[in-house]
Amino acid sequence: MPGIRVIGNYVSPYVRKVLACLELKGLEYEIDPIAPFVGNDAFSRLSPLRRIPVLIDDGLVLNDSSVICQYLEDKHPSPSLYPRDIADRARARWLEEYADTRLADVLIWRLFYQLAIRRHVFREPTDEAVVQRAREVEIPVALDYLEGQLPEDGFVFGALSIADISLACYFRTASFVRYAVDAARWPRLAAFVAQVQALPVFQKLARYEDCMLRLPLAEQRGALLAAGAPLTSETLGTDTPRHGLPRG
Ligand SMILES: N[C@@H](CCC(=O)N[C@@H](CS)C(=O)NCC(=O)O)C(=O)O
Repeated sequence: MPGIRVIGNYVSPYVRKVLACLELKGLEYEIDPIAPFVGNDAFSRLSPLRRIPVLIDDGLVLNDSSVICQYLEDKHPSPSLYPRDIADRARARWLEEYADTRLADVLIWRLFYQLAIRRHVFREPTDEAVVQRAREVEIPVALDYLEGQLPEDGFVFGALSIADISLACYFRTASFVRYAVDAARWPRLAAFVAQVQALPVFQKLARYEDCMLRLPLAEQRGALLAAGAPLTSETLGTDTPRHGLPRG
Protein backbone atom coordinates (compact mmCIF):
# COMPACT_ATOMS: atom_id res chain seq x y z
CA MET A 1 0.00 0.00 0.00
CA PRO A 2 1.72 3.25 -1.11
CA GLY A 3 1.72 6.41 1.02
CA ILE A 4 1.94 6.97 4.75
CA ARG A 5 0.04 4.79 7.20
CA VAL A 6 -0.11 5.35 10.95
CA ILE A 7 -1.08 2.58 13.35
CA GLY A 8 -2.29 3.85 16.69
CA ASN A 9 -5.30 5.53 18.17
CA TYR A 10 -6.20 9.16 18.66
CA VAL A 11 -6.23 8.90 22.44
CA SER A 12 -2.48 8.19 22.71
CA PRO A 13 -0.20 11.19 23.33
CA TYR A 14 2.60 9.56 21.29
CA VAL A 15 0.28 9.07 18.32
CA ARG A 16 -1.02 12.64 18.66
CA LYS A 17 2.55 13.93 18.45
CA VAL A 18 3.10 12.11 15.15
CA LEU A 19 -0.29 13.14 13.74
CA ALA A 20 0.34 16.78 14.67
CA CYS A 21 3.66 16.66 12.76
CA LEU A 22 2.00 15.05 9.73
CA GLU A 23 -0.80 17.62 9.75
CA LEU A 24 1.49 20.60 10.25
CA LYS A 25 3.69 19.42 7.39
CA GLY A 26 0.61 18.99 5.20
CA LEU A 27 1.28 15.29 4.54
CA GLU A 28 -1.48 12.90 3.59
CA TYR A 29 -1.81 9.71 5.60
CA GLU A 30 -4.16 6.93 6.55
CA ILE A 31 -4.66 5.75 10.10
CA ASP A 32 -5.65 2.47 11.72
CA PRO A 33 -6.67 3.90 15.11
CA ILE A 34 -6.17 0.83 17.31
CA ALA A 35 -5.18 0.65 20.96
CA PRO A 36 -1.90 -1.29 21.36
CA PHE A 37 -3.60 -3.83 23.62
CA VAL A 38 -5.91 -5.11 20.86
CA GLY A 39 -3.28 -5.47 18.13
CA ASN A 40 -3.18 -8.83 16.33
CA ASP A 41 -0.12 -10.92 15.44
CA ALA A 42 0.59 -8.77 12.39
CA PHE A 43 0.74 -5.78 14.78
CA SER A 44 3.30 -7.67 16.93
CA ARG A 45 5.45 -8.18 13.84
CA LEU A 46 5.32 -4.46 12.99
CA SER A 47 5.76 -3.30 16.59
CA PRO A 48 8.06 -5.65 18.53
CA LEU A 49 7.30 -3.86 21.81
CA ARG A 50 3.56 -3.89 20.96
CA ARG A 51 3.45 -0.12 21.23
CA ILE A 52 1.88 2.63 19.17
CA PRO A 53 2.55 4.62 17.05
CA VAL A 54 3.93 2.71 14.08
CA LEU A 55 4.46 4.62 10.85
CA ILE A 56 4.71 2.84 7.51
CA ASP A 57 5.94 4.92 4.61
CA ASP A 58 5.97 3.07 1.30
CA GLY A 59 6.96 -0.16 3.05
CA LEU A 60 9.43 1.40 5.51
CA VAL A 61 8.30 0.49 9.03
CA LEU A 62 9.25 2.89 11.83
CA ASN A 63 8.61 2.60 15.57
CA ASP A 64 8.83 5.22 18.31
CA SER A 65 7.24 8.65 18.02
CA SER A 66 10.53 10.56 18.33
CA VAL A 67 12.18 8.47 15.61
CA ILE A 68 9.11 8.97 13.42
CA CYS A 69 8.92 12.76 13.93
CA GLN A 70 12.62 13.15 13.21
CA TYR A 71 12.18 11.05 10.05
CA LEU A 72 9.28 13.25 8.90
CA GLU A 73 11.40 16.35 9.54
CA ASP A 74 14.37 14.91 7.61
CA LYS A 75 12.23 13.83 4.68
CA HIS A 76 9.91 16.86 4.63
CA PRO A 77 11.94 19.73 6.15
CA SER A 78 9.40 22.44 5.45
CA PRO A 79 7.73 23.71 7.54
CA SER A 80 10.39 22.87 10.09
CA LEU A 81 9.24 21.70 13.51
CA TYR A 82 12.69 21.75 15.08
CA PRO A 83 14.47 24.99 16.08
CA ARG A 84 17.17 26.16 13.68
CA ASP A 85 19.69 27.03 16.38
CA ILE A 86 21.69 23.93 17.36
CA ALA A 87 21.49 24.56 21.10
CA ASP A 88 17.75 25.23 20.94
CA ARG A 89 17.28 22.14 18.81
CA ALA A 90 19.05 20.04 21.42
CA ARG A 91 16.95 21.58 24.18
CA ALA A 92 13.77 20.96 22.19
CA ARG A 93 14.72 17.29 21.88
CA TRP A 94 15.34 17.15 25.62
CA LEU A 95 11.89 18.60 26.38
CA GLU A 96 10.40 16.08 23.95
CA GLU A 97 12.30 13.30 25.75
CA TYR A 98 11.22 14.60 29.15
CA ALA A 99 7.59 14.62 27.97
CA ASP A 100 7.83 11.12 26.46
CA THR A 101 9.40 9.63 29.59
CA ARG A 102 8.61 11.50 32.83
CA LEU A 103 5.35 13.18 31.83
CA ALA A 104 4.26 9.90 30.29
CA ASP A 105 5.08 8.06 33.53
CA VAL A 106 3.21 10.41 35.82
CA LEU A 107 0.31 11.61 33.64
CA ILE A 108 -0.32 8.57 31.50
CA TRP A 109 0.84 5.45 33.34
CA ARG A 110 0.01 6.55 36.88
CA LEU A 111 -3.13 8.54 36.09
CA PHE A 112 -4.75 7.83 32.73
CA TYR A 113 -3.82 4.13 32.63
CA GLN A 114 -4.97 3.59 36.20
CA LEU A 115 -8.23 5.53 35.89
CA ALA A 116 -9.25 4.72 32.31
CA ILE A 117 -7.42 1.76 30.74
CA ARG A 118 -7.35 -0.56 33.77
CA ARG A 119 -11.03 0.07 34.47
CA HIS A 120 -12.50 0.16 30.99
CA VAL A 121 -10.16 -2.03 28.90
CA PHE A 122 -9.00 -4.69 31.37
CA ARG A 123 -11.88 -4.41 33.90
CA GLU A 124 -9.33 -4.23 36.71
CA PRO A 125 -9.57 -1.94 39.74
CA THR A 126 -7.65 1.32 39.91
CA ASP A 127 -4.74 1.33 42.34
CA GLU A 128 -5.84 4.44 44.25
CA ALA A 129 -2.51 4.73 46.08
CA VAL A 130 -0.67 5.06 42.75
CA VAL A 131 -3.11 7.76 41.60
CA GLN A 132 -2.89 9.66 44.88
CA ARG A 133 0.91 9.65 44.90
CA ALA A 134 0.95 10.83 41.29
CA ARG A 135 -1.49 13.68 41.99
CA GLU A 136 0.09 14.83 45.25
CA VAL A 137 3.80 14.25 44.72
CA GLU A 138 5.02 13.13 41.30
CA ILE A 139 2.98 15.34 38.98
CA PRO A 140 3.68 18.53 41.01
CA VAL A 141 7.45 17.86 40.86
CA ALA A 142 7.27 17.49 37.07
CA LEU A 143 5.11 20.60 36.71
CA ASP A 144 7.46 22.67 38.91
CA TYR A 145 10.28 21.72 36.55
CA LEU A 146 8.30 22.63 33.42
CA GLU A 147 7.11 25.93 34.89
CA GLY A 148 10.78 26.92 35.14
CA GLN A 149 11.47 25.94 31.51
CA LEU A 150 8.70 27.94 29.87
CA PRO A 151 8.76 31.53 28.62
CA GLU A 152 6.36 34.11 30.02
CA ASP A 153 4.25 33.67 26.91
CA GLY A 154 4.40 32.16 23.42
CA PHE A 155 6.11 28.94 22.37
CA VAL A 156 9.29 27.66 24.02
CA PHE A 157 11.64 28.50 21.15
CA GLY A 158 9.74 31.34 19.45
CA ALA A 159 8.17 29.40 16.59
CA LEU A 160 6.07 26.30 17.24
CA SER A 161 8.35 23.28 17.63
CA ILE A 162 8.41 19.61 18.57
CA ALA A 163 8.92 20.69 22.21
CA ASP A 164 5.57 22.53 22.36
CA ILE A 165 3.76 19.76 20.50
CA SER A 166 5.17 17.00 22.72
CA LEU A 167 4.44 18.70 26.03
CA ALA A 168 0.87 19.64 25.08
CA CYS A 169 0.07 16.10 23.91
CA TYR A 170 0.44 14.61 27.42
CA PHE A 171 -1.81 17.18 29.06
CA ARG A 172 -4.48 16.49 26.43
CA THR A 173 -4.58 12.77 27.25
CA ALA A 174 -4.52 13.55 30.98
CA SER A 175 -7.58 15.79 30.46
CA PHE A 176 -9.55 12.66 29.49
CA VAL A 177 -9.44 11.68 33.17
CA ARG A 178 -10.23 15.29 34.14
CA TYR A 179 -6.71 16.35 34.98
CA ALA A 180 -6.10 20.07 34.42
CA VAL A 181 -3.04 22.13 35.28
CA ASP A 182 -3.76 24.37 38.27
CA ALA A 183 -3.28 27.87 36.84
CA ALA A 184 -2.83 29.40 40.29
CA ARG A 185 0.16 27.17 41.02
CA TRP A 186 1.65 26.83 37.51
CA PRO A 187 0.45 29.91 35.58
CA ARG A 188 2.94 29.69 32.70
CA LEU A 189 2.32 26.02 32.10
CA ALA A 190 -1.48 26.38 32.26
CA ALA A 191 -1.42 29.23 29.71
CA PHE A 192 1.08 27.38 27.51
CA VAL A 193 -0.97 24.18 27.40
CA ALA A 194 -4.15 26.12 26.59
CA GLN A 195 -2.38 28.04 23.83
CA VAL A 196 -0.94 24.95 22.12
CA GLN A 197 -4.15 22.95 22.45
CA ALA A 198 -6.09 25.85 20.88
CA LEU A 199 -4.07 25.53 17.65
CA PRO A 200 -6.18 24.38 14.67
CA VAL A 201 -4.17 21.16 14.40
CA PHE A 202 -4.95 20.16 18.00
CA GLN A 203 -8.60 21.18 17.53
CA LYS A 204 -8.87 19.04 14.41
CA LEU A 205 -7.44 15.99 16.17
CA ALA A 206 -9.66 16.67 19.19
CA ARG A 207 -12.76 16.06 17.05
CA TYR A 208 -11.51 12.55 16.27
CA GLU A 209 -10.45 11.97 19.88
CA ASP A 210 -13.95 12.87 21.01
CA CYS A 211 -15.44 10.23 18.68
CA MET A 212 -13.32 7.59 20.39
CA LEU A 213 -14.03 8.80 23.90
CA ARG A 214 -17.78 9.23 23.59
CA LEU A 215 -18.69 6.06 21.73
CA PRO A 216 -18.43 2.29 22.25
CA LEU A 217 -15.79 0.56 20.13
CA ALA A 218 -18.32 -0.78 17.62
CA GLU A 219 -19.54 2.72 16.78
CA GLN A 220 -16.20 4.50 16.67
CA ARG A 221 -15.20 3.65 13.13
CA GLY A 222 -18.43 4.94 11.60
CA ALA A 223 -18.29 8.14 13.65
CA LEU A 224 -14.65 8.73 12.75
CA LEU A 225 -15.37 8.28 9.04
CA ALA A 226 -18.34 10.63 9.30
CA ALA A 227 -16.08 13.20 11.01
CA GLY A 228 -13.63 12.93 8.10
CA ALA A 229 -10.88 10.82 9.70
CA PRO A 230 -8.63 9.23 7.04
CA LEU A 231 -9.13 5.63 8.18
CA THR A 232 -7.47 2.61 6.55
CA SER A 233 -9.87 0.09 5.03
CA GLU A 234 -8.30 -2.76 7.08
CA THR A 235 -7.42 -2.92 10.76
CA LEU A 236 -4.89 -4.82 12.86
CA GLY A 237 -7.27 -4.66 15.83
CA THR A 238 -9.01 -7.62 17.50
CA ASP A 239 -11.81 -7.79 20.07
CA THR A 240 -9.61 -9.25 22.81
CA PRO A 241 -7.24 -6.98 24.73
CA ARG A 242 -3.91 -8.47 25.87
CA HIS A 243 -1.55 -6.96 28.40
CA GLY A 244 1.56 -5.34 26.93
CA LEU A 245 5.16 -6.38 27.50
CA PRO A 246 6.46 -5.58 31.00
CA ARG A 247 7.90 -2.04 31.16
CA GLY A 248 10.91 -0.77 33.00
N1 LIG B 1 8.78 5.55 23.21
C1 LIG B 1 7.58 5.15 22.51
C2 LIG B 1 6.49 4.87 23.52
C3 LIG B 1 5.16 4.49 22.87
C4 LIG B 1 4.15 4.01 23.91
O1 LIG B 1 4.49 3.65 25.03
N2 LIG B 1 2.89 4.00 23.48
C5 LIG B 1 1.84 3.49 24.34
C6 LIG B 1 0.49 4.08 23.96
S1 LIG B 1 0.17 5.62 24.70
C7 LIG B 1 1.72 2.00 24.14
O2 LIG B 1 1.70 1.55 23.01
N3 LIG B 1 1.63 1.24 25.23
C8 LIG B 1 1.43 -0.17 25.17
C9 LIG B 1 2.33 -0.91 26.10
O3 LIG B 1 3.27 -0.30 26.65
O4 LIG B 1 2.09 -2.10 26.26
C10 LIG B 1 7.19 6.26 21.53
O5 LIG B 1 7.64 7.40 21.68
O6 LIG B 1 6.48 5.97 20.55
